Amino acid sequence: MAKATMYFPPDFKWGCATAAHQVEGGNDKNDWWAWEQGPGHIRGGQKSGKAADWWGKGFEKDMDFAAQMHNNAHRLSVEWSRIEPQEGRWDDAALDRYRDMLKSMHGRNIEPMITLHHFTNPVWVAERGGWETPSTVPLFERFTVKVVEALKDLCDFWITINEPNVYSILGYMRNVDAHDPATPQGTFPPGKDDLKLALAVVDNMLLGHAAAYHAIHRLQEQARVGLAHHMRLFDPFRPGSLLDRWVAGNRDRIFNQVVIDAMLHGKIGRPIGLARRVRLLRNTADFIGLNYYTREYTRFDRSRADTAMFGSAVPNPQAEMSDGNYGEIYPRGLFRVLKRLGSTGKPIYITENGLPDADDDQRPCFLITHLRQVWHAINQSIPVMGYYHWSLVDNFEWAEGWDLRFGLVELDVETQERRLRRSGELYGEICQSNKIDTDLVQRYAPEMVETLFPG
Ligand code: IFM
Repeated sequence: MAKATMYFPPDFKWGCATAAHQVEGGNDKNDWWAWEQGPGHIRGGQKSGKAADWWGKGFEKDMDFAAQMHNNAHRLSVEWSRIEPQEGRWDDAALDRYRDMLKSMHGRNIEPMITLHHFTNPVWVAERGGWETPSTVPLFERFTVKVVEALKDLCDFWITINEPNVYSILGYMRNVDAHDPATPQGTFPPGKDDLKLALAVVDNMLLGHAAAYHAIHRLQEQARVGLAHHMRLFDPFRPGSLLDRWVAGNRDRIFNQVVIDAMLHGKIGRPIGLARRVRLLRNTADFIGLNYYTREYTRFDRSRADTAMFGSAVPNPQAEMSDGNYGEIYPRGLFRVLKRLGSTGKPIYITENGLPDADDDQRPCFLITHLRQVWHAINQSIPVMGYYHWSLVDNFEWAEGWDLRFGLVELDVETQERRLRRSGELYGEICQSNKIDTDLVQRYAPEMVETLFPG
């Protein structure tokens, strides 16, 4: 066995990512809380409830774990419905609470990155049409201004919006995987099935991103602002089939490329067909935030002439899957998307990457193999500046409720007791030493040694 070491750059950001609704708990003022009350919306009728109790004592406990893992960064989100529970009524106590959180992170040498919108809307915004209407854009801009004014002495690293593509597809397109077969619409609120609306929602969110981007820069000169973009690989099921390649290409354009073209070139409009260019949207990424999880195999399917545009996702029998069939574990895909983003010339932060793995039997290997791809990308001069693992602690996984466990820290939701998983110990060693070597792999994922260090 050859001994070798993969070193990461000295100023590399090592952290985890979380989102307000998934960890804070006890907030009945947003559309997700309302959605959770509806029958068939969340697997097994589960609810976010207290979540990881970050609005109570949970935040400090989990930051202690982040510090124990030698994290020097953390991505968290602020909850619009707490800060503006009714239109134009601002809750300064909520902003103070976020100030305390940020101070507490700085006290542990953890640099915050703040997401301004991560899937949830205040109920009053949802009632006015949410992102279906462009009138939400100025409301989001006003919210952004309020937050940045209140927090800018404690944070200059911002994500405007998380995953507009996922938000729109899951909220506005028929989903055969919905839990209640009687209501096979989107699995996210508002649970509609309307392609036209889905496209409008993405456009409005991208306009919201642009408005927030400029607002932040007006208030904070040194700010670094980006959007967290979920990218997946869409590979043709039969590589030799022109039709499979055609549908895979379509999916790739709609899911991956639309958002990139918007941030870089200001292009919005129909993903297939005529686009319009919006000057204010052009070049609104100081960096690209990449959320990477998995790849999908796609095959041409005559029966899916609907919103699926003749494509069906098909399972790859050879693939290693994570819990609940969440997705194929495909580390090479991370390199492939990093290489693609590298051609934009923008710095890249991996703002999410992880897997559901309740018994932690796949996560150590997942971490090592994915970080190896990051290392490989850096060695090819792709400017990857940081990695934020999803997630720090088990949290409320939207329509999947508590069934999928993404945390490096295991959480008992009832008792709120926590335990660092073995993968958390591994991640801690990597963050502390800034490297992965043969000895570490031997201890945490011995089955990978020969593959990673052949010879
Ligand atoms: O939990 C989600 C997160 O909110 C957005 N990106 C994907 C994660 C795992 O599904």
